[in-house]
Formats: sequence, structure tokens, C-alpha cells
Amino acid sequence: MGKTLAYKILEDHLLEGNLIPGEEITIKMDQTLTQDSTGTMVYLQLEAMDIEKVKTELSVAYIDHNTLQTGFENADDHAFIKSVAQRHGVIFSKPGNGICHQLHLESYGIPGKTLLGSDSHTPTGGGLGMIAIGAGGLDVAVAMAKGTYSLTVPEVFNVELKGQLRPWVSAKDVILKVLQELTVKGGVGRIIEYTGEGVKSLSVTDRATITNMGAELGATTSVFPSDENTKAFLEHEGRGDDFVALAADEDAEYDGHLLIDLSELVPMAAKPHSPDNVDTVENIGQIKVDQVAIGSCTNSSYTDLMKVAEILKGKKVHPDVSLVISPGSSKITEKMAKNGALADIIASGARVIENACGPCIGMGQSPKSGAVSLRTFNRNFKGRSGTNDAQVYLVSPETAAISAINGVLSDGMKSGMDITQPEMADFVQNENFIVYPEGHDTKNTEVAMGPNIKPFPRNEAPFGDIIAMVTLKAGDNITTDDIMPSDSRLLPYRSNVPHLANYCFEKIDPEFAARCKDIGQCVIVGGENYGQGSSREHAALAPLHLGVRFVIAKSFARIHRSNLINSGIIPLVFDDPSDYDKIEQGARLILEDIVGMLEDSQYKDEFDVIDTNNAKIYKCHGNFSDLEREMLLAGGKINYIKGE
Ligand code: MIC
Ligand code: SF4
Repeated sequence: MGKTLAYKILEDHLLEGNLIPGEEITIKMDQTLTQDSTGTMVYLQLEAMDIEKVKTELSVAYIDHNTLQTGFENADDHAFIKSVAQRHGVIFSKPGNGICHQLHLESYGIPGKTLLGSDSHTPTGGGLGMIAIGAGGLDVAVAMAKGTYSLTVPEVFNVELKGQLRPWVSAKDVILKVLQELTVKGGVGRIIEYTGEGVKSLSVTDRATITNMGAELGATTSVFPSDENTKAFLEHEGRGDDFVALAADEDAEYDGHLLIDLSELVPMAAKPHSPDNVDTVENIGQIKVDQVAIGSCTNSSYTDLMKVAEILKGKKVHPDVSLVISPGSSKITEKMAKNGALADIIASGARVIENACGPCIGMGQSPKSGAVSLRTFNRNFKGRSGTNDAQVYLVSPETAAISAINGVLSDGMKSGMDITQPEMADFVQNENFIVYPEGHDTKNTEVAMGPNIKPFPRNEAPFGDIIAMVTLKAGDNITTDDIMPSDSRLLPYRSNVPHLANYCFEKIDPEFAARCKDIGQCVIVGGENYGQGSSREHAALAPLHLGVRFVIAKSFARIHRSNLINSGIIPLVFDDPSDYDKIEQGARLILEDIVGMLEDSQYKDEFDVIDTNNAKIYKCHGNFSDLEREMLLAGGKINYIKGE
């Protein structure tokens, strides 16, 4: 039987275990990336791990999320990360250089290598033929310290592409189509591997748009082959030597298959408030638009923005629309400043802002009350824009630009306007935004610790019975944005969990934090796909701070489940999902003899949760690997590592 590309790369990096779906393996991690809003936690850990140099081939610390600097907090975080990066051999990318995933693609990603990032959109690197995985900060810190990462082997699901996209239809429409077919749960426990003759018509940045939003499918990662287009991309970036040709075997067998005919696709949009709530732009109709935002790690490449410039050239942004553009990297902005495209964009009435995440994570540019905002981003969760009643639609750059001119959601295919596929340009690395750790006495660099940076929260090893009260009963597809909201008000406090914890679940239940503080020992009950979205471990650390001991759900999203285990919070899954309906908020639940249950040498993965409210027993399981059980017994990953 032929091999999939994903398993070929995993096999090349395999250190422990067997490549069998569901089994735990440890792989060599070649590269890591961090960004600032998850990064301070990562580097607090790295600093505590007493290592001299990171064990990876390359580690980069990007500053791209918290760049508003409305107070000292963000700037202190940047200084802290820079100092720790310097001490441990990590490359530092200054604020303003751009968005981590776009920059990593341009400057450091290499086909066939593994990459772990403290950001859920790290799979962007799959566009270059990497196995690139998003994880919680602590997992990334350990990967830097040891050069390894442990994961449950995913299945490999094949998306076969045939045909070629028509003008006005682009990579964003492909991934929106996949999301429509598979939903936000469709990728859980899977790697999505793209094959077929249609792949040849997609550039690396098109492919990266698709692998980036594989995060919205819940997939472990997504991967494209590395071919002539990959070679061309690397050559244009001045890195032709990094090219390696990679593909699945012709007779590779997959655990599932979806065929997409690119030539049949039309412009699509994800309607509020979920990336899988997809329909065609034509079906949604010409709704009036108040804001258009172009950028984010999904759609801020040079070719994306050149298409936008072509559409806007000589035109005027509609008087009722605010068009805001945040380019993906300094190199892109510099190139577009030189070739005149930036002038065309500005002349149209667009607001061009910093090369950073910006509006994608609610760091400014929140739309007006009740506004319709079209965004080329990857998430349209309720309130993420910073405006709770805004209606956010996810669209391609082409759809965004033509709609900004028309003032209504518009299908470019019907505009009568010709659009060309922009040529790639030749780039040189802008070294002026990079600080390398080499060159001086890095070990003695002083750690710059601002007053807002608080210690990493620690749990205690569990003992006896856990008796806890259901403090929140949440529904399906709860996001980590729901659990630990992030916007310009809260993002500056990512290094201060005690402060952040006051806002835990704020948008769903403003009393949650206060109730937890009164109760002491708490349980959260969730529906399907609990904890989807961002990799922020704050969505586990804030509940830990508030006394949450275990979470029972119908199913969990991968990264959040790991973050819970890393914090020593026990994630349990109902054997019978209908038990969810029997639990009431306020009920007192007992998880008996937790240590005995986890330690049992005949480990059966059976957990009985007794509901003292109605005397029912809910049978649950954990699906814990041996390593996960040991971490839970130690009260979390840090305690486990310290005791190793
Ligand atoms: C996101 O897009 O949700 C973020 C902000 O990049 C997060 C990371 C974070 O919460 O800091 C992610 O995708 O992991
Ligand atoms: Fe930044 Fe948005 Fe990408 Fe997250 S999804 S890394 S906030 S641009």
C-alpha cells in the first residue's frame, strides 16, 4: 500500500511509537514559532526549564498580535520575549514585520520539515509541504527545550482537486467549500491532505490560505505536495536551495475522500457567526456593507493584495464603507510601495494599517453597532471583532474589494470587470526587522520582566474524590474566544492570568467568574467540539485559576483538550451524549477516587460521575494516553516535567 505525504513526513521524524491512527507517537520537531499573545507564557516556561539553547533547528518569536501598545503592558511583553529569545537562541521578529504565519512562509518554512507553533493557524506551513501543527504554549516550550513533540496519530483525509479556478474565484472559496462540506468538526482527529491535478493551478500562497483555514475544520494539520510551484515560490523568496520535491505515493490510501472541481466553484462567504455557515455570495444577495477588512494570516499575501490593488485602481471606496487593509508582511508593503500598488490602494480611500493581526483579533477597527463587516479573515465568531452585535462574513480578497467599491456584497463574476492573476515578485529578506541571538553573550542577557507579567499558574496533584459544582452548562462548538475572550481591552493581559480570569466566559455568562470564586471547586459541562478555535492556553489557565477541576463534554477540540490536560484539568467525554441533558447547572458532581481511576494498572478508561442532584451516574471516558494520565496524576505538565 502506498504512503500518504503526511505519513511520509511523520515517519521521517518518528522517534517513538507506531504510525497507527489513535496511537501516541513522539516526533522530532525541526522548527517552532511563537507569537506574542501566547508567547509570554511560552517563554516564562522556557526560562524555568533551565536550558541553555533551544534544541530545534530553528525557533522564531514573532510579535504580531499585541501591537497597539495602548499602555506599557504590550511593550513590556515584547521586551520580555526579546530578552528570553536572546538568551536561548531564538530569532526575534520585531513588531511591524508582519504576521507570524505569512512571515514564516516567506522566510523560514521548508518542505518536509516539522513545525510546532503556539498559534492554531500554524498549519499555514502545510502550503509549503510541511507538517505544521498548532499547540498550546507549554507544548511549544517543551518542543523548544527537547526538540520533540508527542501527539495522537491522526487519520489522513484526502481532498482531491480537479479543474482550475475561474477569474474572481480563489483559494478562500476552495476552503469555504471544504468547510461547507465537512463543518467545523469535520477535521477533528484528521490531517487533510490535498492531491489531484487541480493542485498544480494553485500557488504556495493559495495553498497556504487553504491549509491556514484547515484550523477551522478542527484538523490537526493540512498539507499540500511540494512541486514546481513550491520551487518557484522559494526561488522568488531567494530560498531556492530549500526546495525538496514531495508527494504522496500514487496508490496512497486515505481514510476518507472529498472531490472538489475547482472549475465549478463560485465566490462563497461564511455567514455569521461560524466559518462553516457557508453559502454562495449570489445566494446571500446584495446585503449592504458597512466595513470591509482585508488581511490576516489567511489572505494577506503579495498576490492577494496585488489583486485587491488591481480592483481598487482608479475606483472609489463606497461612501458608506470603511475599507481597512493590514498587509501580511513588511516585505509585501515595501514591494507594493515601490511598484505603485500601495498608492492605488490609498488613492481609492482605503485605510492601510500596520503589518499585523490587527482587526482579526479585535485589536482596533471594531465595526459600528450592528454593522455588516466583510473580512478576508478565518474566524467570524460572535464578538471577536470587538463589536458584539456585528455581523461578520468571511470572504475572499476579490469579493472584499469589489464589495467595498459597490457598498453591497458583490459577486465579482457578475461585475463585468476583467481581473488578471498577478505575477509573483522577487523578494529579499528585510533583515532590519530581525534580531538574531548570535553575536554576543546571550546567556547573560538580563530577562526584562515588566510588572504585568505574572507567574505561570500551577495546579496541584489530585487526591481523593473530586466534589465540584456545575458552574456552567455550555452548548455545542464553544470556542476558546467564548471561554477567554480577546480584544484590545483584554489582550494586553495575556501575561496576567489572575486579571484575565475575571473575564472568563464573559460574553456567555458575565457572572461565571464571580460564581466560581464563591463555589471553590467547579465543573464545566459542554456539548460537541468544546474549545474549538484559538490555541490560547489561557482558556484552560483562567478556569484553573477559578477552581475548575474537570470538564465533561460530548467531544473536545484537539488543542484545547491538550491545554486542559497540561493544566491538570480533567477532560471527560460522555459515553452517552444524552446524559448531557440530565445535568443541571448548580448540580454537585462527584468524581470518585480519581487517582485510583487514573493509576489502575488494568486501566479501563471508565470514569463514573455521580450527580448528587438526581442520584444518576454518568459513565464517561477520557481516551487518555499513558503520558496524559501521568500528567493528570502530577497535576499538569509542568509538575510532570519537574518530577521526571
Ligand atoms: C486567533 O486567531 O484566534 C489567535 C489570536 O491567533 C489565537 C492565538 C491567541 O489566542 O493568542 C490562535 O489562533 O491560536
Ligand atoms: Fe493573527 Fe488572525 Fe491569524 Fe490569529 S487568525 S494569527 S489573530 S491574523
